[in-house]
Amino acid sequence: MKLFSRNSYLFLSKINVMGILNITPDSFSDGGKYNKLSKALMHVENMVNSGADIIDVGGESTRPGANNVSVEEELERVIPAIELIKKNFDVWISVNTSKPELIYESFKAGVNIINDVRSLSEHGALEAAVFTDLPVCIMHQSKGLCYQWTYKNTISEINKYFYEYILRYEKAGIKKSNIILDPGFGFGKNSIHNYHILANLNKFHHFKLPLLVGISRKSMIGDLLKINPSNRLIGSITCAVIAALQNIQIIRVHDVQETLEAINIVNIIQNIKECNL
Ligand code: 9MG
Repeated sequence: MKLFSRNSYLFLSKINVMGILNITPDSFSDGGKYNKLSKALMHVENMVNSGADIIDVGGESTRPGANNVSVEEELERVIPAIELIKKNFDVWISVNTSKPELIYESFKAGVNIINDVRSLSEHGALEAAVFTDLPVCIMHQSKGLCYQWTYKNTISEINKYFYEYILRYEKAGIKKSNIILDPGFGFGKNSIHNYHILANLNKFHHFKLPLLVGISRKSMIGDLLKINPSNRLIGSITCAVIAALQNIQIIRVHDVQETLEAINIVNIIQNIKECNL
């Protein structure tokens, strides 16, 4: 299976690593605009050299309670970074945004994937995504980012959401081969829900669509281990290994090299299992 975008593709028979590039006021934050961009580019170079397949560029924090960012501000943060990555590296780029204006402009700037944690629900976003004909993500989140999520069965609720959104996307004109599914770790779910989802990722493969997961440094790790985000590497790698063992296709991470070291070992184990040695 392959995921096509523009004139290239990703193999979906392996796990593709999506490295995170946040362009928010607190990232790369000493010095002026140019200094910030050149530091961001150094970070991208690091991730690409470590083996990242995709760079996920975002100018808006998706954390619950984060401030809203205007269209102009988000464009100013994200588009120059996308243009510089395109110019300097041969790597896929995803744009992490919910705004139609950002979808159109980042398409013009050359992105390969639209990664919207709100599943194209903002006014005009679905039409913008159809126009681009790029791969797009359906990410599950419960309405209103509610921590008191009281689903009877987490996995069937997420499956129901996927069914509904696949229909909605296809009706709007998005090809099924352009759809990626994501259970949305941490989005309106508590830690128990998140670990339940992590333990059951292979229950989303029946759609025969690529599965993307983002667990890196999230509070499900911090809540359990009582550690802050910068100390969550081991927890993040452990979750990545558990996801990799269930044959996911894309993993969104902060620590590309460390994640790939772990995933390479998972790959060996999965390939050697069937060998007659
Ligand atoms: C932007 N962003 C933050 N967390 C994410 C997740 O879990 N999945 C996707 N697709 N995007 C995310």
